Amino acid sequence: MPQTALRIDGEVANPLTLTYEDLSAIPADDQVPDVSRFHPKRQGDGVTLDSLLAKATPKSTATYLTLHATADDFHASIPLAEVRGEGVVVYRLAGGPLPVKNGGPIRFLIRNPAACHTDELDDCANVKFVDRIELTAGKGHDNRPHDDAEHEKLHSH
Ligand SMILES: Nc1nc2c(c(=O)[nH]1)N[C@H]1C(S)=C(S)[C@@H](COP(=O)(O)O)O[C@H]1N2
Ligand SMILES: [Mo]
Repeated sequence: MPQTALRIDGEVANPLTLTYEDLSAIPADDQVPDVSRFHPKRQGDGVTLDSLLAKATPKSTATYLTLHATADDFHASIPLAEVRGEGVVVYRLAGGPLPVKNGGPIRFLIRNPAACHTDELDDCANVKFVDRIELTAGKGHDNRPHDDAEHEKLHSH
């Protein structure tokens, strides 16, 4: 299994890389146990996006949150103001790193996503295998499917 390493950089005062131990050490108030409570088909424990942003400290120029999955070259860029309070970073399952089959070692989740390709904060932005969260001035790299045909093609992989 790949090692957990989540880079947070771009328009931030304090770029950082978080390990599994770093994420586990985040205080209980910012831990989000058992994401199946709000996403019944998804599993694992996470931390709030806000707790990670508090460490990285976005600059005032940051307007988008851009999620990168190098593993399969999938990227989504969503408005920062809207995702604050909604984002969860899932990193653990059954006391160990989140397995790749669950989108691990790091999987992003929006608590209440819109249906695929109906909104910027849609289910397609629930990026799996995230290795980098980049804060950007304006919309960053985004290759989410635009319509049903593209979406079906992606899911047939
Ligand atoms: N890295 C990565 N993340 C991804 C995708 C992908 O192809 N690669 N597909 C997205 C899409 S289009 C959807 S609808 C959801 C599906 O999540 P699920 O596998 O938990 O059902 O993951 C999103 N995250
Ligand atoms: Mo999707």
